[in-house]
Amino acid sequence: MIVALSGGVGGAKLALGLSRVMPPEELVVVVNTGDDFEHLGLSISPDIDTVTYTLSGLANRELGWGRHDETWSFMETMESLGGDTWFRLGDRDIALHVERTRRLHKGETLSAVTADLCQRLGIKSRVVPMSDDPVRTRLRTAEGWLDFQEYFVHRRCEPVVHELLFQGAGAARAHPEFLAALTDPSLQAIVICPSNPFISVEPILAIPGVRQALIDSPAPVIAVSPIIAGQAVKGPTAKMMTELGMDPSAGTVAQRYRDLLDGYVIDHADMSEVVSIDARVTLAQTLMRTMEDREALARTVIEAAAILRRRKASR
Ligand code: FO1
Repeated sequence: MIVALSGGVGGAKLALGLSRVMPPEELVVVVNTGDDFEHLGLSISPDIDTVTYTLSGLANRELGWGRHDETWSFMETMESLGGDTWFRLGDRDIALHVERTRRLHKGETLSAVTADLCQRLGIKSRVVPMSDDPVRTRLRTAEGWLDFQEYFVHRRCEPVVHELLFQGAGAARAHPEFLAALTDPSLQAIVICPSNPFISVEPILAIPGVRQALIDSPAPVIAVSPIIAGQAVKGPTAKMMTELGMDPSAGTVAQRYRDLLDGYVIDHADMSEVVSIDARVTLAQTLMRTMEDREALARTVIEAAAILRRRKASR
C-alpha cells in the first residue's frame, strides 16, 4: 500500500503515475480540501475533482482541471444573465457539483460521496479527503484576507501574500481511512506529491495529529519537489515563497517538511541543492509532460522508498 498526499494538478499527475505502476487498489490518495468553496450555491471540491478526473482519464490535459469533453452552454447563459463566470464551470462538470451538493445537503459525508463517484468513474485507487470536517484556506494579502479561489482564480494569484490561514484545521479530524493507512503493516511509503507546499500540502499537515502520525509511521515519508531550478512547474508556489520571504528553491520546500522527510526527490537541475537537504536525496526528471514521465517518476519514488523503508525499519 502507498499513501500519496495530493492537491492540485502536480499532485494528481504523480498520483496517476503511481496508479499505473502499482496495483491501483493499493494506492490511497489523501486529498487537500482547503480549496473547497461554496459558489453559485454549489459545494465545489476542486482538488478532489482534479484527482478523480485525472485518475479516470477525464481530465483536461492542458488545464489540469475540469474535463476534456466539455461544453460551455451553462457559462455562456450565465454570462448573458450577468451572473458570476470567473470560475469556469463546464456543463458536464456542473452535474458533478450539483449532485455532490445535493448529497452533502442530505447529510452524506464528502468522503462517502467521493468514494461513490470514484466507483462510478471506474477508479480502483482510493481517493480520500484529508478530513470530512471543513477546512478553508484563506490568505492575508496586501488587499486584506481573501478566500482561496478568490485569490487563486478570480485574482489570478496577483495579490501579494503575507500569511496563510487554514480555517477550521485545528478542529478538523483527519479522515479515519487516512490515519488507518498510516499504521497499516502493508504500507510501503507515504508520498508527498509535487504540490504547492503552502496551499496543497500544509492544510493536510495542519490537521492535529497528522504530522506526528507521519513521523510515527513505520513507512518512509518521501516528497517530490514542486520547484525546479527556482521555478514552480505550475501555479504560484515560487511567487508565494518569495512573498513570504523564502528563497524559491527545492531546498526551501524540504525545510517546510523538515521533521517529516526521510527522502526527497529533486530534479537533476537542482543537484546543487543536495548538500542543503537533510534527507536522502534522489535526483530524477521531475517535470512530468508525458504519461511515461509520470510513470518513471512514480517508479523512482517507489524504489527510493524501498531503500528508505529498510533504513527506517533498522533504526
Ligand atoms: N482554475 C482556474 O484557474 N480557473 C478556473 O476557472 C477554474 C475552474 C475550476 C472548476 C472546477 C474545478 O474543479 C477546478 C477549477 N479550477 C480553475 C482549478 C482550481 O481552482 C485549482 O485546481 C485548485 O483549487 C488549486 O489547485
